[in-house]
Amino acid sequence: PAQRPRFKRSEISTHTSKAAGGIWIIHNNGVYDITDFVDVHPGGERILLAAGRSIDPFWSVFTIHQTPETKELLEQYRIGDVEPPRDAIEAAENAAAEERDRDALKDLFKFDPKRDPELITHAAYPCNAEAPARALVDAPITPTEKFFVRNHLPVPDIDTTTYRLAVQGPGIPDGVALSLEDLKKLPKKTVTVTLQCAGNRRKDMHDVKPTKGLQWSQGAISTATWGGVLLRDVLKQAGYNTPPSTTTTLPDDDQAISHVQFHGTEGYGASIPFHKAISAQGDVLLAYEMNGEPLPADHGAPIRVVVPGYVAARSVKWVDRITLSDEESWSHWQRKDYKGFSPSTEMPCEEDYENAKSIQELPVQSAVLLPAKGQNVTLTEQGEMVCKGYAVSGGGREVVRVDVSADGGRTWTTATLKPAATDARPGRQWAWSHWDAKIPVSSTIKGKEVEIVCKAVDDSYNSQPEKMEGIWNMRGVLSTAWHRVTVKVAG
Ligand code: MTE
Ligand code: MO
Repeated sequence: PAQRPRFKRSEISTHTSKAAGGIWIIHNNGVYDITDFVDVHPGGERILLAAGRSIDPFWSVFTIHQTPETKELLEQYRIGDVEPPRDAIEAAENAAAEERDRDALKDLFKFDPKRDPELITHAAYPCNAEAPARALVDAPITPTEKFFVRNHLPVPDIDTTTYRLAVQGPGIPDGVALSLEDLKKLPKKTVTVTLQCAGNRRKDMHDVKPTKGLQWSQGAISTATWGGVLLRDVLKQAGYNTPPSTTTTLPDDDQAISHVQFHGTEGYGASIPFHKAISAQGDVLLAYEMNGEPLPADHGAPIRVVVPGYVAARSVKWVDRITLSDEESWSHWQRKDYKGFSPSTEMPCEEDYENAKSIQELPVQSAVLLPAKGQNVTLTEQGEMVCKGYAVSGGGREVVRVDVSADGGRTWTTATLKPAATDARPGRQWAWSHWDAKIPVSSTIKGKEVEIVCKAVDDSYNSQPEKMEGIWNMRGVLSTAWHRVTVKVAG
């Protein structure tokens, strides 16, 4: 086969603009002239960050590019290959260039805040860190600095004085732009809400059969008391004719609106059904406070959406645009992610994604926080095993029972439930319950390994499946099988 032209890294690095002879990038070992692509790049000018460099480190951040379609598209622009270094000097030059590329990447994260060292970091750029079990146990409200962080992109830099929230769509003919002051003039509302990532407990599913995604243990979940304004009130303020709280049906002209789309400043996006947004019982919040303090950068300052009872992926941080629409958000994370598949769908294709329903309300979930896996457990004087954990369901459904076992699920003890939100109304149980149980065990288990198991039941009598096998999906979402923790009993 004819050899493709080869280019030295030093030459490639000069191709950073049209004027400099075109915009070139490197992917793996290929060289691509993307000059004509820049104007049509869906992500806009951001692609220029990779001009004259390898795009691969950027794709490790902007992971939505890691698809066969993107690679095929890029291949059309290939002009050659990277020339291997000829000697030690060139190799050293290349290494220095790669170092500069990594620095450029870190520069994207210069607005990421300092974080609590106790958070368990699964990925640093962007930050994906779970709450340590010992911060969740006994704490109905998670301390803000221990609240799990799930960022898909760098934390954006937002000037609160010029910040505007655009609200647009049918029913809001002219569209409006609200300042923080405008928003804070609306009635303030606080709601205690548990946010749980769709991938919480993915590791438990992965251990049964490999999945794709961050290997979260049981800490991609946290609870805060959020302060802000109701989305419903904001829509009204923007001119949308909100039905009074006493009506349950929507006005006829709302047929043009079935979804509310949220756009985050840094590029993330998602949507929720309109009925959830507009319902007086939905409690969807635009929050500017978390646990009584101004919302921190990691959790969406100055404004984030909080969608109680829904998967946390819809609680869009750094929200700057709200659009009423007859369609779901076109964001990658609404259409190409956060969907469940059959255990036999090993490689979901475009069509699978189109046909699958977006995850919104979450199923019932529970986990053991104490004792920890592998811990050496001392029994109480009465010969009981002390266990603690959390349980939560979606859609405002209340957890009505948690069963805990210290013999792998043969016999069960009913746990005591402590709901985090004691003032929650029926059908609006938006926060988890902590549970604890003292399981009477036989003294013969001393010195042996035992398996602690927990499972929860919600007020619709939905319960968790026993095994992961039947709910396994390649993305490892909705990992809700009985939580099992093996410990050793002190002798
Ligand atoms: N909003 C924006 N703008 N960007 C994001 O990356 N991640 C979503 C959601 N909202 C995300 C976002 C996901 S998947 C989760 S689980 C939650 O935010 C995490 O919220 P937290 O970081 O406050 O815990
Ligand atoms: Mo998530």
